[in-house]
Amino acid sequence: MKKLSNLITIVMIAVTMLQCKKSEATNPATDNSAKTSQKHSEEKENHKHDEKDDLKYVSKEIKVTGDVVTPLTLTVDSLKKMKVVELNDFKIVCQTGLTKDSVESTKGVLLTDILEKAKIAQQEHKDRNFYIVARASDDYKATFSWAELFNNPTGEKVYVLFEQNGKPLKEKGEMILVSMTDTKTGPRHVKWLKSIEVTRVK
Ligand SMILES: Nc1nc2c(c(=O)[nH]1)N[C@H]1C(S)=C(S)[C@@H](COP(=O)(O)O)O[C@H]1N2
Ligand SMILES: [Mo]
Repeated sequence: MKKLSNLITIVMIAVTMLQCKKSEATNPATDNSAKTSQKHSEEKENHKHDEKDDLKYVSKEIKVTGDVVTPLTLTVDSLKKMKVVELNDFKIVCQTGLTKDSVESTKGVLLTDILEKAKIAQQEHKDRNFYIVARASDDYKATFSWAELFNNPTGEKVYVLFEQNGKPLKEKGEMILVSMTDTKTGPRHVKWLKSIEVTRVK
């Protein structure tokens, strides 16, 4: 009887060990590295920009649309009439870790000031679940949540820029959105910004 129970224990240990091996083979952490490096090389490819294409994407207006009380159409001139902030020493770092640009000085307006002007259509105190998409004319986009902008330090450093090193933005713009406190600033750096879309979560 003791022998039989010993045998059962040994068989159970063996089965458990086999299962561990199997899950290791399909563990996403092991085969992810290949995917990540593939992604990185794809991203490098995506960074190849034709200068002519850049000018084709230039947008002269930003539409503020969606769940807002007052939809807006903004231009560099209308941004200049708002509260303009000058910012210094800012780097655009790609998801890959590559520094794409170093900006000495730039001027812009807080995204929260723009959204306060358009007024998000909050119906009552707890109506706070909105997401805000900053979209470019090449359909590149960055997404923010209401809480991230209005109830978090991140929102104090999200700007729509219109000037760089004393000159108006041209090839990249005329307006760019940046989220300066992001770990990597490249992903939510939106060139050729053409709309800011507010949507209530359904
Ligand atoms: N409209 C638009 N904005 C964009 C991109 C893009 O393809 N289109 N690329 C992003 C990426 S991946 C990075 S790292 C930064 C800087 O990229 P750049 O050096 O190609 O300008 O811009 C971001 N903003
Ligand atoms: Mo990037």
